[in-house]
Amino acid sequence: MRTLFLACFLFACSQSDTGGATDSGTAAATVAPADDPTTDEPDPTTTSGETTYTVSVWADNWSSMYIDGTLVMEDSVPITTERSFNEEVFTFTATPPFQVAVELKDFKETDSGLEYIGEPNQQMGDGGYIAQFIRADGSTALVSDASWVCLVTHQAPLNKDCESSADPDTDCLFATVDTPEGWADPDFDDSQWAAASVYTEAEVSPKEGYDRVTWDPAAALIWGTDLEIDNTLLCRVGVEG
Ligand SMILES: [Ca+2]
Ligand SMILES: [Ca+2]
Repeated sequence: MRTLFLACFLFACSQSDTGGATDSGTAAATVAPADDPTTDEPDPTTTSGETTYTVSVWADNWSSMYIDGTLVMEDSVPITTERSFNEEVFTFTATPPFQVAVELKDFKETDSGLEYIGEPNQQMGDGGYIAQFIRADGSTALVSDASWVCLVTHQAPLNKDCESSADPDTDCLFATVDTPEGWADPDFDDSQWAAASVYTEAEVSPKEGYDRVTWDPAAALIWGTDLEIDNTLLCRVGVEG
């Protein structure tokens, strides 16, 4: 019941609020119901605790986000686009506490984990992700940091020395973990997931789109323990009331 109520607000808000932000993309908007023009008004926190958040994310190379199990954002640039780096800015309304869950993907051409296979620049790609949730009054509700917990579901290559192989699909080893049922739901047990690793800008060298967002200084670039071989991650964090 609560999820359905939340979804209604999410779709309405994602459709109504595309102005002002750069490159605002959201899959939710494509299935949005008829909009209520009143949602274009500034949306202050109400007595119920309902709050509108402006979320900025940047991913190398792709991300999606769920709030209490409902998809609210999917990267507008397909991961198969070469050099898929872009920020996404979107809004949603919810009443804390709620659960944030994101899927993060570094581009890989095959299960070898490599990109530009057969070309002079054949290499292991690397990842990186940053996010912030800002309330309507300008205060920060959530940033990406080591308090997020993650499960890596695709790792490759496990043997990094295959990077220069002429046949990486044969020589590179990989490991996968099935995506757990209900992984984005509020009641999912993530107690065995690992804390996100924090990286510096120098380590990630964030590219296009990163500089178009004014990041809260507390917002950290995160990923798994290895920027190169951790290719797909699921991460979760709660927002308290
Ligand atoms: Ca990689
Ligand atoms: Ca990459």
